[in-house]
Parts: sequence; structure tokens; C-alpha cells
Amino acid sequence: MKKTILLSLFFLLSVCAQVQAKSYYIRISTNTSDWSNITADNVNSFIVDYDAATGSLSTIINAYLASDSVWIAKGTYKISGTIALKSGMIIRGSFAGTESVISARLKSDLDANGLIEPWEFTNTTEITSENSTPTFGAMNFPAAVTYALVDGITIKGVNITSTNSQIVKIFDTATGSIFKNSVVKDCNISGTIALNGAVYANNGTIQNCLIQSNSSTGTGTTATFGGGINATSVATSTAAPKVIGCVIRGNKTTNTAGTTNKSKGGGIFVQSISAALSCKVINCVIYNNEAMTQGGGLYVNEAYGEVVNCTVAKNYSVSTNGGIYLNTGGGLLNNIISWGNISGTNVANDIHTQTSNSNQNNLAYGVSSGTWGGLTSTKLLTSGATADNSTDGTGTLAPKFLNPTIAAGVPTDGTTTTAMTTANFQLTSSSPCINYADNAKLTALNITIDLLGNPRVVQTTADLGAYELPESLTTSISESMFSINCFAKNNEIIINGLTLGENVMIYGVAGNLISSHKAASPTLSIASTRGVYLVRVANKVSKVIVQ
Ligand SMILES: [Ca+2]
Ligand SMILES: [Ca+2]
Repeated sequence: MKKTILLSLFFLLSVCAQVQAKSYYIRISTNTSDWSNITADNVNSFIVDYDAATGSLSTIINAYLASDSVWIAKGTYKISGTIALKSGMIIRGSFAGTESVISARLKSDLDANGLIEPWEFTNTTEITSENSTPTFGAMNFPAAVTYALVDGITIKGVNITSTNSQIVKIFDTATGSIFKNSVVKDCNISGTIALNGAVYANNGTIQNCLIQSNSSTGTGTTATFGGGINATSVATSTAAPKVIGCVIRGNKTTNTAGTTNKSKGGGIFVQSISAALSCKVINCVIYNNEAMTQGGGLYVNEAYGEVVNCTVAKNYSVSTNGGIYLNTGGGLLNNIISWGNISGTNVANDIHTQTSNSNQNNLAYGVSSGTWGGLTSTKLLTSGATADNSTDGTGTLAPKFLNPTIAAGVPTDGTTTTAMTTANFQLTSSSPCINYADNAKLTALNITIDLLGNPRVVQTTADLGAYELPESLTTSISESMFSINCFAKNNEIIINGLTLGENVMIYGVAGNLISSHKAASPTLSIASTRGVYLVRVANKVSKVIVQ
């Protein structure tokens, strides 16, 4: 009996040893000080050198097992094949190589738009391809993989000309998989087959990602669906894909075969196969994207898709329907701002619905020369010719964004590229979109934060679009002045003593919100021009003068 117990114990310990997840800390081989804080036992934790001359990141990671954890230090890494996730595998990047917890990764306003966004890690881990025209995507969450996670990776400049038609793919049965705090930019896919966007999800969650300046170019007679993202549930999907808190900008879908009806959803294409597999797009900003046919920003095909609290602006379609296109069958639009989208020769065109779309509800904001059939909302702010279509969005009925782009469509030169990357579609305090949303639509989806992680409902009612305007200075609780450790230095406002994740708001002296930030470290530096500013943290406010 005793022998049996001992044997059982031995067996149990063996099993435990087998399932022990291993941790791999990868660094650029010449960055020898990276991960010097880690004591590798070479049993369960390893420090791995990457050398571009002798290896590839995909070969390294693909040798790891399910449930292993991969921490990748800063630098540019090349792949010679697709990185294939395994169940439970966690890949995280953008470490300085000194951290021992993931929350210690530094963030900064890399694109200078006044916001420190969830994907803006200071020490970027960038993945690109060894080959200028590879025949493989960068990252796959293969079928039957469950609960794999990618966090803090930038995929840049991967160009595909082959039958593998996406840069990142989450397959239909990749249940619970998450692609978050990551960037996919400057990637191009082309081919004669159906193309499905830089990121193609049949399942899983794409959360807090920047999808920027990707293109999808069909060279055959088959259609292209989505320049930036294609979120499509299929019959075998174990759950529908969700796209939450992303910025999707400067993406383009085209078809060079000359058939204009074959390029849809420049920013994102959404298609749901059933009510049970309804794709969700929530708290996203979709701007300056471009399609040839319909839905320069967003194309919702068939029924069941649900788009909530998104800002869709300055997108362009060569043919018709520059902003949002709801195809027959429709889908739901709720708490949307759609503004400044155009098609053809400068025709205002924000939302196009079909008269058969009977279940769009709540509200939309925008200008359209298209069809508004089925928008049954009693809270439609503006429609048709009555709305404001001023290019800078400052008119009486405009949404009054903080710093929108002026030109529509994808950037064509350095000036429009900078305008896109530095744009800020937060609302200003005079916007008619403030406190105009239907909270119930957010409650139903359990959404409690906005794109930046700030509370989604302020002043009892949510705002339209992806950003909630923080509590204003004039209506807030009593502030205690001069109590924050902050000062001006070299055209920067420096704030010390912050708690991780704490919200920092910068206001002008008139009480207007200039920018909002989330503390990623105890000290926050905010580039500022000359002027007088009010810095608010919680219920404390201090004045700072930048000389
Ligand atoms: Ca930023
Ligand atoms: Ca509000």
C-alpha cells in the first residue's frame, strides 16, 4: 500500500513537472545588459539571444511549448515564417529588459497626439520580415488553440504576395485568444484571391491596438474585404470576434482588376453569420481609411454585427458611401459619431443604410447624401443637409473634436501623414455629442471604460464616440489647488508621484481639456507649448506655466 502511494506521488510530481510552464526572456544578442535582472535556471527560465544573422524570431518561438511565456526585450526582430501561437502561450513585448512585472513597461506619446495610448510602449519590440516579399503572415492563432495571448508587439512592414491573405489571423476555433496593446502598421497584402485585411479574426478579441497604414490590394476578380481589419464569424467559430478600443487609421483596400464593386471596408469589414455569433466593434476610432467601393471606414455585411460607441471620421470611398455602409441585413449602430466622410468628388457621405435595415436604433451623428432608411432612432442628432459639414468640424452642428484631420482618405504626403498621426478625436466641452449616448447599449455589453481606460460614463450619461470627456474643471468636485508635484521644464510639464494607472488631465486656463493621460510610471512628461496650464490628478489641480 505504502509503495503504491509513493508511486502515485511520484507520478503526480512527474505530471506537475511536465506541465510546468517555462519562461523565455529574449533579447537582441548585442544588448547583453537586457534581462540581467533575471536569474535563469535553464530549467524553467531561460535567457535567449536573438541574432538576426543566424536566427529568426519565428524559429525561436515556434520551438516553445503550449503555456510557455515569452518576454521579448526592445529591438527589431525578423521572422522567417509565421509565429504560431499554442494554447495558453503568452507572448509579450516592448520591455526595456529591466522589468520584473509587465506593468513596469514604460509608455509615452510616440505619435505626439497628446494621448498616451495603450499600445505606445517606449521600448518597442518590433517584428518584421526577413524577406521583402514573404509568402507568410506574421502571426497566427491556429485552429484549436485556446487562450493564447499577444501583448505589446509591433508588426511593421510585412508584405505578402501569396495565398496567405493576412498579417495576423485568429482562426475560428481559437477560443479566448487575445491580441492586445499591439500595433500592425505599414503592412501590405496583395493577390488574386479574396483578401481579408491585415488582421483577420474569426474569433477572439483584438483589444487596444493601433492598426495603421496597411493596404489590401486585390489583383484578380475576387473581392477584397477590409484594409485594416476583417472581423468575420463563420459557422465553425466557437465565439464571434470582438474589436475593442482600437484606433484604425490610414488603411486602404483596393482592387486593380478594374471592377469597382470589389473593394469594401477600408478601415474594417464586419460580417456575422448568426445572432449567436454577432461580431462587436466597440470604442474604436476609425479615420482616414479608404475603399474603392463602399464603406471607406466601415462596412457591415449581413445582419447581427453590432457597432457601439465608435468614431468614424474623414474616411473616403472612390465610388460611394465613404463612412459607414450597412449592407442588406444591416447590423446595429449605437452611440456612433460618423462625420466628415466623403465619397467620389467630395460628396458628404457618412452613413448608408438600406431601407430593409429595420433595427438600427439609438443614434448616429453625421451628414449623409446617402440613404437613411431604417435609422429609426429618436435621438438622431443630425442627418441630411441640415448637419454641419465644415472641414474643420467647428460649425454649430459639428461634433467639435479636439484636433481632427482636415483631409479625408489615406494620407498622400508628409503633411497629411503627420496630420493623421497627431490627430485627436476626443470631444471638446462644447460638443453636442456629450451626454448623448444610450447607456443601456454599453451596459448590455458590460462596457465600463472608454478607449483610454477612463470611466465610460461621466455625468450620468455616456458620450457618443470612442472617448468619454472627463469631468470638467467647472463642474467637478472641489479641487484643492497647488497640491500636485508638478513643474515645467524645457517645454514639458513634469508630474511626479503618480500612482500607476492614474488619470492625468491637462486643461487650458479656460477649463478646456487639452489632453488626457494614464500614468504608466510615477513620473509623466508631457510636451507642451508656451502657456498656462491646469494639471488635474483625481480631485487635485495645480497650475503650471511653460515659458
Ligand atoms: Ca499618442
Ligand atoms: Ca458623459
